[in-house]
Amino acid sequence: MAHTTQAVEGLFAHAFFDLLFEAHTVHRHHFDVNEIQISTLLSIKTGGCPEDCGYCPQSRRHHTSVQDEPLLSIDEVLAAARRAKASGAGRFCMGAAWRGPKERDVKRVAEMIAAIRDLGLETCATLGLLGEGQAEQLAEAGLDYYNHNLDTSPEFYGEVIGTRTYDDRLETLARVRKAGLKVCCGGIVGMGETRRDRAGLIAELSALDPPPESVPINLLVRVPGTPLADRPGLEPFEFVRTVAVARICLPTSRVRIAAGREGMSEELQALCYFAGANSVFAGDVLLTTPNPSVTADQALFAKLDLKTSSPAADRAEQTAGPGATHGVDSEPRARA
Ligand code: SAM
Ligand code: DTB
Ligand code: SF4
Repeated sequence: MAHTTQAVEGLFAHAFFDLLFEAHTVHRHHFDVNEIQISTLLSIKTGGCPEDCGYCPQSRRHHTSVQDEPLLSIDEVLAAARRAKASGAGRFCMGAAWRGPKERDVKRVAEMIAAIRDLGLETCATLGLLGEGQAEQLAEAGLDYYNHNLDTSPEFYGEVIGTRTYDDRLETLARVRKAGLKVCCGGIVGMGETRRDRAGLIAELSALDPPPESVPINLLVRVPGTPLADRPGLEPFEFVRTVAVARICLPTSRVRIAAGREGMSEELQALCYFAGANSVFAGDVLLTTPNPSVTADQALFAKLDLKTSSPAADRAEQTAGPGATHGVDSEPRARA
């Protein structure tokens, strides 16, 4: 359901424990709160990107320590997917530092998608802006999710990115939907935006119809050499509030703590999971920056009694449809 920025800002202003209670109640109503979904990321084409996203270490306009690499081979990608599966991931996400893929790139990524699917993993790709017909080609190869973030509010967007517009992003999201793919769409906080901008992002996400199935909330990783490297860090409880507000406004979406977990204490992460986050990226690296080790994550999930969701269970939930498990008036989901 669409929320106005003002209404979302109102939620942010609730007393911290009221907000947490409200978010956890919504979470409990729609999901098994003791379950977490795990995705693994692989950068299939690193660095040298022509775009100017101020946060990104892979833009060729910024001087970072990222080494440019060409598109990986299908064998390299499959080896990484097998390792991800062995470490407990249910979804394998491939990221490419492109403004958007060329036709030959789509063909190569389509081959990767088909092979990964055969391993029994869900697939996700984030390749930038998609042109006419490209989302359909990816869907035909068996892609489950396409990740494309709105990143921030429409008002703050221009301060961070100049080479593509908010409307360009909305157009790609519409193409992804039209092709029948599931949408993974979120943003980044901690870039120096105001609380109103964070509310504006969540309002935009909640206005997507239907809302994204998956919502990554990235805490800016401040990479030396990027224009945003010196921004002050976000106050940790404000991050928890952002997760809680996202959970309330996007009750049926998986909310993922994406970038920025490295550097968060176990206690802070636990608060985020209580507030409604139920997905993470696992693996020692995200695309180019560090992430907590799989061992550390597994130890934390064990301490919090969080069990990982299987792709099969997720698929069953989605085919059951909104009336079955996601309706506002439905009973809490049966526990596995
Ligand atoms: N090039 C494609 C695109 O921009 O759509 C796909 C890859 S891009 C790296 C995917 C997302 O990563 C971005 O939309 C942004 O939200 C996130 N991201 C990039 N750098 C980040 C950083 N330093 N901290 C947090 N999130 C970041
Ligand atoms: C998303 O929202 N976050 C991921 C994924 N989608 C592709 C990327 C995070 C990148 C963090 C910076 C890096 O590792 O280069
Ligand atoms: Fe390129 Fe994506 Fe990084 Fe922007 S976020 S510079 S489009 S890789």
